[in-house]
Amino acid sequence: MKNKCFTLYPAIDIKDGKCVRLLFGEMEKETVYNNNPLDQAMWFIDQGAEWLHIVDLDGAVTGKNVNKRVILKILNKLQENVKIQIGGGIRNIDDINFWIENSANRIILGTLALENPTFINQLDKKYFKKIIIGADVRNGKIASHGWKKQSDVIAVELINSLNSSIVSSVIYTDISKDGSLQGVSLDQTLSFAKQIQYPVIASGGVSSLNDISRLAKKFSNGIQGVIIGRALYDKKFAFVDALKICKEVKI
Ligand code: AMZ
Repeated sequence: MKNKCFTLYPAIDIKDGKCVRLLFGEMEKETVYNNNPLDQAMWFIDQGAEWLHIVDLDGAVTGKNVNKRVILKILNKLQENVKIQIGGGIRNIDDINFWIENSANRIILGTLALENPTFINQLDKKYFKKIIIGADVRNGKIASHGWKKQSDVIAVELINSLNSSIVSSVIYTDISKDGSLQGVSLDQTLSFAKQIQYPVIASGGVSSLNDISRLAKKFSNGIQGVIIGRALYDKKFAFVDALKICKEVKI
């Protein structure tokens, strides 16, 4: 089933308890934007955000939920005000259940989907709509473990091997663009979306309102949302204007 409207997901990437942006996902190339991710989350909600995209970057690298406390704080305080998807270091059923029990709306799985697609395919159907796959892609192939490991697995093939009664959508991140404000990879994202049966959330490189508009126009081709990080933090445009473009999409 398709989502009803094109959705804007402001990104809150957490490293060492702080809200950062990385360049091309490299942990060494960080800019700290807010020492308090909860404040950042509240700011996005004040601006009208309906969703938050939260990633535990240390978690993605280590495979453990390193920034659990601060993410829990956001969930406890804001779950009534916003929907939240969480990823980074979620690698087993206990982690998944923990976040669902703490009111996360969606769980993002990247490394686990690559290393153990059977695990995903055997999940109980009660997880449908809760699980989304993070396809972090370099040259069409999946990267994992905080993007420190590069596989030879073709992203489209991995996604098409997954059970469609478990997976509800897929985040397509172009690593070569992430955090760089270079503009989105529209052609690659579109080609990816056309080859899979799930709605795609585009991620990486958004730098202008025009980028958002170009993606949003492909709603009927399966691109149904966008994750925006650095452009929002650097105030390349106003959050409300970005939101307006998303809401204007004709379905
Ligand atoms: O920027 C990075 N180095 C990075 C990042 N943003 N590494 C992983 N991630 C995100 C993925 C996905 O949302 O885009 O973490 C999630 C996947 O984590 P895991 O632990 O399931 O592979």
